[in-house]
Amino acid sequence: MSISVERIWWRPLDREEKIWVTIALIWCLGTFFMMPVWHVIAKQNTPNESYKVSVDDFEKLVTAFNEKYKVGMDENSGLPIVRPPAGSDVYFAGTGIWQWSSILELEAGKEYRLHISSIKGGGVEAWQHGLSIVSSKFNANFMIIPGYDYVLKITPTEAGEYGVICNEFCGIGHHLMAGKIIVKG
Ligand SMILES: [Cu+2]
Repeated sequence: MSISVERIWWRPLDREEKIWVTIALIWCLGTFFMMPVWHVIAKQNTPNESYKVSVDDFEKLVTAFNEKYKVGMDENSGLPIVRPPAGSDVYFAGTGIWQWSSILELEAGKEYRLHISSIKGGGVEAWQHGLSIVSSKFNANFMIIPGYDYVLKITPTEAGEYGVICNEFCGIGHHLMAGKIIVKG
């Protein structure tokens, strides 16, 4: 007994298959060319300014920044409330004990250079975090990588309180990383 295997497994395309393949191809090319077009017109690109910085040096910058501009203490979180002058460099970090380094108080309509990184801040370890600024109107997510200072130029447009959470799983205290940014009108 012998089993004959058909050697030509494919068949010439029939009309329907040709139509579907053509539609799929056009769709592929359309989305492919939208990538560079979107890059230019959508204004959604994340900033690309970043520097190498040691974890200890960034912690010194954060500590000095907090001490210089501290205006109060938040009772719930125990974090300092820090109000930097408009247009200034702001140093903000996720810490080794799963907290944010401060509660920032910013002014609407003013631009700030927000430096974000990760520090030990309690001496445990500088983890990788994610900075997520929570709003119903926009979606802002940025990686926080130990050893890098990532600079975001931000201009808050509306007064209010914005939740700040960590969106990168960073260890046992990840779920505790809930802070806020206060924007004054
Ligand atoms: Cu986290």
